[in-house]
Amino acid sequence: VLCIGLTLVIVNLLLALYAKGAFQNLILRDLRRELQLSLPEPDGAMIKRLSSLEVELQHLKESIKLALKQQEHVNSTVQRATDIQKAVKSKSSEPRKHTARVKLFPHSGLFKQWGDDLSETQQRKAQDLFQEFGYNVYLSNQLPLNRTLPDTRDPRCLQKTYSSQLPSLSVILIFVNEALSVIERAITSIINRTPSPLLKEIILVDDFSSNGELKVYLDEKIKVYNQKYPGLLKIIRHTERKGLAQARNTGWEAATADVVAILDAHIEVTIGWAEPILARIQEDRTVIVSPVFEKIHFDTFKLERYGVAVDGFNWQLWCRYDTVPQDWIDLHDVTAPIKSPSIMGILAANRLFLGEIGSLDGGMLVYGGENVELSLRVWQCGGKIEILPCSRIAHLERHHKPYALDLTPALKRNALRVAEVWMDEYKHMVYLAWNIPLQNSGIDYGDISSRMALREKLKCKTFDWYLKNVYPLLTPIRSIVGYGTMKNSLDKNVCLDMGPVPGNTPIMYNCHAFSPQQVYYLLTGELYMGPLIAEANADDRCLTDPGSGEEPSLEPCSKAVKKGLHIYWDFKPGTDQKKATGYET
Ligand SMILES: *[C@@H]1O[C@H](CO)[C@@H](O)[C@H](O)[C@H]1NC(C)=O
Ligand SMILES: [Mn+2]
Repeated sequence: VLCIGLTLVIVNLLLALYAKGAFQNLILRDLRRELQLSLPEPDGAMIKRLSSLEVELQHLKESIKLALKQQEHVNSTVQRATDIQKAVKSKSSEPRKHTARVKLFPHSGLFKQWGDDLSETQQRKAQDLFQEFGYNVYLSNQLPLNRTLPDTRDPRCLQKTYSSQLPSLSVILIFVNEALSVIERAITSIINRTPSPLLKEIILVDDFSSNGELKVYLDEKIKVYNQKYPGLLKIIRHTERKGLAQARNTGWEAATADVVAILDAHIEVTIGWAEPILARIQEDRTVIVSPVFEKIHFDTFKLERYGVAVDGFNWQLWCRYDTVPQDWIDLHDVTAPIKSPSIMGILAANRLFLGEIGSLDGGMLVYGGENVELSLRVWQCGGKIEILPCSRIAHLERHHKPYALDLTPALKRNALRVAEVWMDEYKHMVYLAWNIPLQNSGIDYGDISSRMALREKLKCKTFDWYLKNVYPLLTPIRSIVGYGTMKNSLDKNVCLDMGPVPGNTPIMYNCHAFSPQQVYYLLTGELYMGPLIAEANADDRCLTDPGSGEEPSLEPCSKAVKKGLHIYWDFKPGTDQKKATGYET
């Protein structure tokens, strides 16, 4: 759920970089040439130079004009596409009596599917709230707190019966700068849809929000809830920002019930969500479970049902969904728990067991990676992780995360921390995937001695065991002998780049060292390009020479091998640049 948002942010960032970079590059390169030309020289030559400078300047002027024109063309194409879309839309809908209102923010994500009837004042207000929170707070403030959600469970879940002696439940909601109405809707859904004898408490953990309404107003709301349900709600406020892992730990420490469910505050639980969780943990105290997420759209707040999947991650330790395992399908029981390599973040566990295995690693900063750390620890140290298809939680997917513009430094650092504690001889794969040098990375992943001691104390299994028994989809590569970016030896500002996506034609482009420019050189001669994949069911892209004197292309490596394409490259470190191929790693 979380990774999708981040991927979008990164894609946006790259697009912006590409657009801006191309233009700057054009100008900068020409300017550089100008500077060289204007060095003092003997008189006759000087005049010659000056006239050539004039020509160059004329050139530069035209280049800029051309670039501006191209930009204009791109803009107008985009505009035309939007206009056509609008025309198609208005044709297909009923003829309107009134002309549509002026859209003040036609390019805002908020108004793509929503907000046609808003006045200009309302549009401004909605847009401001959207910028601040990353979802449609204007709409949230109008929707009933106890709104009904469709029951998305498989009908066979409804036939399940549960013991009348289920364990008690503490629900923990963590947040930073969440909209008050969103938190209230989460609380309301939990109260209305959890059997009240089982719901012991709801613990709110505020990781140092700066949003004013979350102080006095929220306290008042909690008072009102507690008048109706004495002692049900508690709130703990951090006095400094501590990050996701520590906020979860704070909630866990305050909890007192048999089972803890640690959730985001931008969720609504759906009917019957708690019973499967409590029953499964009662059956086996060492299992950490996750419900299935449904998506609440950030703009319309409509619910979309997601199919069942398991939670996995890539070699950057960034989360993603994987397909369900065959042995679960073979069971032919859609209500059965599904073994999962990882969790997304939201989880439920036996409260004491979660403590015994070390709760969450408080050394994880900000956000990201703490879920993989917990997952490896649970599996390697004697627990299990399962997805429960009959327990479903609707999760509001943000359009943007307003509190952290660039999560990359935290993600990298946290990933290295996981690698160093849990991944043994496979940790190099994380360094490779992030394009970080194996030695002297310059990244401080904090003190790991207490986590190493924990691993020792719990007598945990190796990462090799985990790969073979839990997550065989990840396939480590041992034969990578060099990685980084590939610079043109004639102009070191220009790098080999994957080129436009979709597409398979690599290009030379301004060096930025983001993942489209990563290359991996294998002992066997292949050159992988782009983000490292290294998975059983997916292929890395091999830099391929079509053999016809044409430009190189990128092909899935196994396909290239099958077709007998040329994918093996010579690389001679330290050779004379003039004799070398023009590339260096
Ligand atoms: C929501 O609460 C209001 C006011 O208490 C009540 O009238 C309404 O029936 C409730 N709606 C649902 C769907 O429970
Ligand atoms: Mn979330």
